[in-house]
Amino acid sequence: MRIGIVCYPTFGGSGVLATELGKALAQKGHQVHFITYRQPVRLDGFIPNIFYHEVQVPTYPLFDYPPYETALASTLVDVIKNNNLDLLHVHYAIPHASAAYMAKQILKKEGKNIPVITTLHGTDITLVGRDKTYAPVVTFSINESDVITAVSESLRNDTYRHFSITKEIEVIKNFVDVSRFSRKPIDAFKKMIAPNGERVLMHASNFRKLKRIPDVIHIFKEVNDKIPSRLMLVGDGPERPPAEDLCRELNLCDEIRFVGKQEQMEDILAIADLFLLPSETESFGLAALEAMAAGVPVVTTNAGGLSEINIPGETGYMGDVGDVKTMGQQAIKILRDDEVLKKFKVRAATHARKYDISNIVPQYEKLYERFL
Ligand code: GMT
Repeated sequence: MRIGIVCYPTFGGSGVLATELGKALAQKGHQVHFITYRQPVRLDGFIPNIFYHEVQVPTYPLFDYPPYETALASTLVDVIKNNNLDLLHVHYAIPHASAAYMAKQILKKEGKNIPVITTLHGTDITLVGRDKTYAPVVTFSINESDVITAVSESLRNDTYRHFSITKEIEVIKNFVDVSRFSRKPIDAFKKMIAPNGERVLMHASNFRKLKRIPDVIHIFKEVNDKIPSRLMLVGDGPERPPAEDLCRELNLCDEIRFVGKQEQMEDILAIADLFLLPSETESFGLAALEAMAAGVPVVTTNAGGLSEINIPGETGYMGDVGDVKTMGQQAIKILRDDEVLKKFKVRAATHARKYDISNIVPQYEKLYERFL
């Protein structure tokens, strides 16, 4: 099949998922065309049947806001026509679903039908998409998609709750390439972060408010008061400066390391003992699944789709949003004893295998085959 994929090219979960899906489809012999404004971060190396088309957004003195959606729709028309694509799969509704709708209508006039699959990822529904400045367009373009998928049951239910959706939303859960995350820890790296064998706690995100970075730090403090530990904060975003202030305030600067955006998550996760994700909302929590795949148990909130992937007492524990005391105690329970920790690590890795890329990608292929 010749498949067009539209996504954000950034470190965010939707972009990561879309890129990994495209790579896996290409490996299975499909021709995959990525259409976005920058080379996706996980699209590294040369793969013969993957093509990347950059959306150019020319500016003009009149434009305070360059019209990306128009540029994307025009690029889609061009790429679909010139490469004779069979279907278009867009990830994250805003503005990808409406740009796809526009491209579909233009092509229809020219006698070409291009099926559009929209995958909803999270904040496009639970946060940004609900804003009344976007909601009518989001609702319309989701309803106009030929197929709608959501990455968790929770997101599916949220979508029905927040928007007037007239179509079936199918759930295809996120996936992880387990083989990629089955790395041995690099000893020198572990020694640098935890020179005296301290436990290594980790969090990775885009440091937005909803990730509740202060909660990550407070949970870490609970743990570090009882068990010598280190915290690695991976990623970057608007909440980093206040987080640095909080570390200073709590006198934890020597124990907490901000390492910025990182591409080699598999090597970083390999040295972790526990992953923290105390988000306010999380449609799925791909970062937590990647941690589990690397054999790292997780302590998360029970928000959104997190309760679909984190099994309390098996892969980790869950607490209510903001309940840092409970999540701190849960973390201690996992980390206190070597044997207990080992069991959590094994169970987390075993559980992640259910979400291996080899189990989930065929679900997307099956969905695409409906249009052949
Ligand atoms: O977590 C983010 O803020 C990034 C966001 C994105 O769209 O890139 O992630 C969302 O999609 C991921 C992949 O499906 C999910 O694993 C995340 O849970 C979801 N984020 C939220 O719902 C907050």
